[in-house]
Amino acid sequence: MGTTANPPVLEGALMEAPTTHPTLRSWVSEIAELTQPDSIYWVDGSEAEYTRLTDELVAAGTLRRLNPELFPNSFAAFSDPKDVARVEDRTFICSESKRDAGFTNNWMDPAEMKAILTERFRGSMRGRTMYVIPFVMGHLDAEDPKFGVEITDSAYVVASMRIMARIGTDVLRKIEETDAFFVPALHSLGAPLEPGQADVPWPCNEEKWIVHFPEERSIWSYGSGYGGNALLGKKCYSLRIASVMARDEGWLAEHMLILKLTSPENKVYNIAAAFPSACGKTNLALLDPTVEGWKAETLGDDINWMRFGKDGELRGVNPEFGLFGVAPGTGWGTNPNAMQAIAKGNSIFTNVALTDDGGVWWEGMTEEVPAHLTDWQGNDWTPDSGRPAAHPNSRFCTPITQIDMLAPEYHDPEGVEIHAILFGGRRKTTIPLVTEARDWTNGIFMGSTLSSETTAAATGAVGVVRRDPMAMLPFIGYDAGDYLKHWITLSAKANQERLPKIFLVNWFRRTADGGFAWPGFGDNSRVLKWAIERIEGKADAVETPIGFIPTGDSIDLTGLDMTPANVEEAVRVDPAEWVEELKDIEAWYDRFGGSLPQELTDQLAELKRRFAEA
Ligand code: GTP
Ligand code: SPV
Ligand code: MN
Repeated sequence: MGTTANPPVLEGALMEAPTTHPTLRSWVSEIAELTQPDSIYWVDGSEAEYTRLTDELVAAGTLRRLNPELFPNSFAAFSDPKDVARVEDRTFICSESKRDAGFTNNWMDPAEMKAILTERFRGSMRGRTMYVIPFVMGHLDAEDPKFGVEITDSAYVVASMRIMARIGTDVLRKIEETDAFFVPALHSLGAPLEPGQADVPWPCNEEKWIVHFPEERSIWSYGSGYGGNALLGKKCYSLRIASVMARDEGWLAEHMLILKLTSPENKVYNIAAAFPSACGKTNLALLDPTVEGWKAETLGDDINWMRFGKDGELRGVNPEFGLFGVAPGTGWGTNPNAMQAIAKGNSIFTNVALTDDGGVWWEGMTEEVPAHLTDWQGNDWTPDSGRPAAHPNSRFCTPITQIDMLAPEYHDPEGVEIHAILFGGRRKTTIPLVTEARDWTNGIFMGSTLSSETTAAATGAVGVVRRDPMAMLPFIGYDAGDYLKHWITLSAKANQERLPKIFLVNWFRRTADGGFAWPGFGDNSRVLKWAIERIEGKADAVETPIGFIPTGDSIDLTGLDMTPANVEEAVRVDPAEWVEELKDIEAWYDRFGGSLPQELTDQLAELKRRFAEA
């Protein structure tokens, strides 16, 4: 607590605080004193509260209510055009030592950073309500529940957090009863209102700071109201802070979907897959298999917390409660299961286009393009406008329980055994449709050298190839070499017989004529079938220097207009392309300085030797 007293209204609100938890009371009081909101509101997570908040957001012009006959209880929000995606250049890991943040993160000394941020947050909530959101990532009845409390001055963030995480009074009670640690997650739009000043629909600040203090496990986010910058339970907690917890506690916090597959013989295989942002996780998580006899069920679409179970098996659990999915490209043709979940309503759409009958639309939603729309910036739009109607990073925020294909195990705090891990990226060339790793360490090598073209999920250039280890480049909360070492040392303790098989996939390879070499989406089930048949020792493969690739006729093409020769083209390992690729991997590994594990340097040397001998 500082020395300045709170204004009387805040003192009153604190007296009425629905908790006796001393750390929480004193943190809320300290932040109220610093940020000077008009009032404090403790979020209970109820339906009535959600209705009240969304009504207020509609009145304020932040949300537009959609036509309830098309999308019941659903809303559209339109952000400031300068606040549309994660801001990686404004994201910091402020560990005590610079070395611990590693070369993949921005770093500043924690004390220096706090001095800067304290000035930004001073008075930043004036004229606004300060909301206190108790939340838990994962299950409330997990063995060691991971709690957080987000303080925010954005009601849009409160409404979105209610979809994305388990929040409210039940969580607060459990924090109190167990006297649990919670991650203090502070968020402000950085847009205080002076007396009489009118608000704007999407307040934010030109200057943005997304800051993590890994040792004290706290988050300070300033200036943005969008997605992973502001819904602090997601990337900030469940990946950046959780990866540090996981390092210290012996588990893994990963940017992965989890999919349950049941074979025609009724055998269950759970697959985890790490693809960079906007590279197909939500789509694969909601897979509609085109291959006969296989059933797919969703467990998670973005985050997977994994630990080794008592029999040495790897188990994964999805800590989230909702989907925050890329809208463009999600359509009745490509992803009917997502569309069906969205159509049930109870969703918040951000930066999509509006149809004239009060619905939403985005590129790829329907084959037929509407003749007239209001685009995400509020302008009239027609198909010949020459610009996208929805922002490329526009999103739907929808409760995960609305997915018809949700696996019942989603509700199990123990999660599921993971039988296979896929690493994948968006590469036009070089990387085959699918490659099976030679063994576990070789699979970690594949993950550590994963590469992908950048997408609109983060600000900056789109389409530039960059290395993205385990699809975690923007999310590793500590030194990247230490992170890879953690993967290796942790799995040394596992039951080696039960380690998942690892595969590298690329749905985005192009043919000479520029088209996709593989149809993707529901047909990715054919690649998964091959992967599982490899686990079962049934499918054929060809050994190459990089690993095992399918033979042309080992992928089930029944009902597809493709030939084994097309498969061979999609999985081809081109030595000339690999000369360049190896150079790039070598340059990537050089950037780790001394912290790259020896096992991976050895893997690269062996790969080079295999190409030399090929
Ligand atoms: P984040 O939520 O940002 O982490 O993204 P994500 O990895 O969940 O990506 P998502 O499934 O939302 O897909 C992003 C884009 O890739 C969408 O426009 C999809 O249409 C497209 N996409 C997904 N799967 C495939 C595929 O198999 N083939 C092709 N060609 N495109 C795909
Ligand atoms: C991603 O960028 O990987 C996302 C969206 O899942 S956000 O929540 O904005 O990080
Ligand atoms: Mn993601």
